[in-house]
Amino acid sequence: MDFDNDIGKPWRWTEEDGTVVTRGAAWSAPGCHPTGCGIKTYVKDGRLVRIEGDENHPVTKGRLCVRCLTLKDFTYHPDRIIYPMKRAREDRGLDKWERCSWEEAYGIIAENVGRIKEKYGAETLLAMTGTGRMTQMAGVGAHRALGTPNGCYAQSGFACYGPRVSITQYLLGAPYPEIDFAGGLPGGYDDPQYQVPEMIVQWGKEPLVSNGDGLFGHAVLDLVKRGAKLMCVDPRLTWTCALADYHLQLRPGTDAALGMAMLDTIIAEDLYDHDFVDKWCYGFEQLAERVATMPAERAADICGIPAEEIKEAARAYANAKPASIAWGLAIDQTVNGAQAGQCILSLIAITGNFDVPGGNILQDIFDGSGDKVVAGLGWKLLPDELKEKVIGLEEYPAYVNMMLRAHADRALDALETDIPYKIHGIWFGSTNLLAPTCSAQPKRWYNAAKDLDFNWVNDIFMTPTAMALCDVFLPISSCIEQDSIVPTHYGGTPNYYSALNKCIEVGECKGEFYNYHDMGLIVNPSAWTGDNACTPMEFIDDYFVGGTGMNHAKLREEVTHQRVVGYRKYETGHLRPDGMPGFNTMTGRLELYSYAFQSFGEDPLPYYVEPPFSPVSTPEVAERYPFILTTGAREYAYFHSEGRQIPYLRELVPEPLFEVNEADARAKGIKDGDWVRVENQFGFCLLVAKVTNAVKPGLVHAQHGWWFPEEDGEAPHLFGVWKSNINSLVPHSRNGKLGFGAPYKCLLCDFRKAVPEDFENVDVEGVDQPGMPKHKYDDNFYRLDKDESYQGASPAAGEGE
Ligand SMILES: Nc1nc2c(c(=O)[nH]1)N[C@H]1C(S)=C(S)[C@@H](COP(=O)(O)OP(=O)(O)OC[C@H]3O[C@@H](n4cnc5c(=O)[nH]c(N)nc54)[C@H](O)[C@@H]3O)O[C@H]1N2
Ligand SMILES: Nc1nc2c(c(=O)[nH]1)N[C@H]1C(S)=C(S)[C@@H](COP(=O)(O)OP(=O)(O)OC[C@H]3O[C@@H](n4cnc5c(=O)[nH]c(N)nc54)[C@H](O)[C@@H]3O)O[C@H]1N2
Ligand SMILES: [Mo]
Repeated sequence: MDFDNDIGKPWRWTEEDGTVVTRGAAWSAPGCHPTGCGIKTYVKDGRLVRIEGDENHPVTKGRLCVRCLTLKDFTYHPDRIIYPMKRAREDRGLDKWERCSWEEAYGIIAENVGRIKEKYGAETLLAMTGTGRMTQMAGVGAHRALGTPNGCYAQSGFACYGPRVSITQYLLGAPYPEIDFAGGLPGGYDDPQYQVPEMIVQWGKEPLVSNGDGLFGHAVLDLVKRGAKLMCVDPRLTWTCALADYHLQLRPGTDAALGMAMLDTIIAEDLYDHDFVDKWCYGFEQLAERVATMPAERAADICGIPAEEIKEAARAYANAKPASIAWGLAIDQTVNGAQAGQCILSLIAITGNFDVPGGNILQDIFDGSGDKVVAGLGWKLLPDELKEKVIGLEEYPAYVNMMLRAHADRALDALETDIPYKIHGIWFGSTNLLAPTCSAQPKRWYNAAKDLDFNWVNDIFMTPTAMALCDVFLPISSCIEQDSIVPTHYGGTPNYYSALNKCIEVGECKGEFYNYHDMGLIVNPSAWTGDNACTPMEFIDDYFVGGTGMNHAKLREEVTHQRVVGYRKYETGHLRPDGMPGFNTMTGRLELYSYAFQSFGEDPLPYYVEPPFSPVSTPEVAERYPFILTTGAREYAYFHSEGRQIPYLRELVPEPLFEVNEADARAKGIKDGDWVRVENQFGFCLLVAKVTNAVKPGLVHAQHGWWFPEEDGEAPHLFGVWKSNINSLVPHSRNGKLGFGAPYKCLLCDFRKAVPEDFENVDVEGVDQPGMPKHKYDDNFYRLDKDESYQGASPAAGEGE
């Protein structure tokens, strides 16, 4: 068949040699933030032959990441677990897994979960998840499949996306606003409704590598080719930063200071949009007064960027019409991220860039996409007395009420102390918790979870987490082995929806939602029978596109369905349930001064606090650990702890890298490729030096996610999970005041060339990282703007406590 004309191409056809080609989209598994890239899957005689990018996809146009291109190696990897397995509780840590049937696996789960629920209550079960793979959409997993209120995204301080989403909800009454890259418009960048932004700001986000949160990274480059200027706020020199017109190379964790100074410049120089501010914003005067305490000269000291550079950047952003800001993970991974986010939202607001073509777009609450009540679907089925038992609710209502999950740090506390109650079992659904991913202080999690009554896991490969902790292993399908749906942006502000189409079967693997359904039927039947009865496909339709008039059957025919979002919805009443113009907040305006923050005891205005460990806040710690450590910047080959067993991916990045500046490496006698021992007051790990000028002297960057599938899997070695575990250096319970944020991207450390003995100590079972005492946020502890005697942010100025 000849498909030179792409429009109207069917979703599936058979080529002359019998190869069946299916168009669809990718999501999990393997991991991917839902960008919904178009794929073509070639299958011959029931076997996957190859994956190609679908050139007909209206946005991704055939471009595809390396993890999709190697999907065949993932699919048929000899180590992949393709049948359910069980193991006796006393054999945890030993490779004594036995194949069993789904029926038997579910039987074991039903028996144990039933016993725990009856004896101790459903809340004593935790359902742990990692990032936005299909399963993480899943309050559903915890609430509906299991019937516990304690779903838990296990990263300390929910330091990924949660802060961004919540801040936006509290200040604007809307989901997190992504940059408008015309993803929903049929004409794309040339659509008459669209305007190419004059500037794009990547703030603590590197979408070309990460495609984070559904922002297709190549779109930024497309727009740059069409004239958009690029600004990067990033302490490292990435490929995109090198391309940028403005690169603000700030000290990690100082984003709020930079944001305040940019606001101050824009306000002081009268570069803001008076009309938008007058009509739609609340609290401008108070904001102006607050940010005046952080002039560029002061921020310059804090951030390590010349004041004039900050002012120039502020002017350039304010004068670009339209302009948009993509803010990323680095904002979440500080304790001051709520305020940094508040600054970024304020920047977008006072320059009039909200919901304009080429600016930052908001969700239309009347287009049906909001009806699916993303996390609420399972939540509303829980009895009230269970909802009140979520761990962390009392201490952190701003977190728990918004995310509808247990607070991650308090969950570890509960495991360690039995307060507020004893936990009896954990379901690990899409998190390799012990790897340096979601856990801060992984050995503490390990010790706290290894003796629980019953743990089980859904995954694709045998991971350190499954090997160490679980009694049942449920094998999960990849994205080409199941019918499902991918909404970009987790459905928050989806530009388009696409169909995941089942092309092959592998072993007895089961799609994530199919497992929720089948497991839910036996362990939480009331949520799946009677009025709540549904088929797995109805469940998927309802969950992802309920209310929009879409479903998988229709999507499959269209392959990708774009959604036109109207602009300036504060004028049209499409942001408020009452249909009135304005924003869905208490004042009806976009709150630059936040009453919601105030109601949680948080400052209604942005402020700057030092990272909990920095040369300024803890000069005595910095004397011992003088290097500033940022971690986990994404790279192309891997998604978190995945992919280390895929040969092509491992060839790209064979070892856990530690980026160190040439001068620092030279001073310590370290050469490119040397193993180094990296250490701070919380722990240590071993990484391989990458000597590079991408980091400035004094700054180092460590990869996260490392374990070694080729090594011995049994405890205590657990595939070498302790060796290069950078999260051993990340403290527990150092969160922002609302409970959000943790300093994954702004810590202190020191390092030296590794010696052979360093490799001998890494597996010692039961040795905890030096712990942190339970930390209660102290309002006055780190705040610089409360200090009247401010002289400049050098350690000599005496800021440290
Ligand atoms: N130091 C440091 N640590 C970090 C970060 C950092 O920047 N620095 N980033 C953090 C961030 S933002 C996040 S979100 C976390 C991510 O942390 P996690 O999401 O917990 O990442 P993984 O450890 O890769 O665990 C995912 C597991 O799920 C499996 N999996 C993949 N797809 C599916 C699926 O569809 N279903 C099921 N059931 N399983 C699946 C994978 O095989 C893997 O074993 O890591 C955090 N950790
Ligand atoms: N290939 C791949 N893609 C992924 C993932 C993956 O593991 N692999 N993970 C997914 C997940 S869960 C997430 S949350 C997203 C995250 O994706 P992004 O939001 O893009 O975040 P990162 O790549 O962690 O960091 C972005 C940039 O922030 C910089 N940075 C470090 N510290 C600071 C700081 O203090 N301030 C500022 N302004 N910048 C800083 C880093 O140098 C880096 O270049 O990626 C998703 N996509
Ligand atoms: Mo994340």
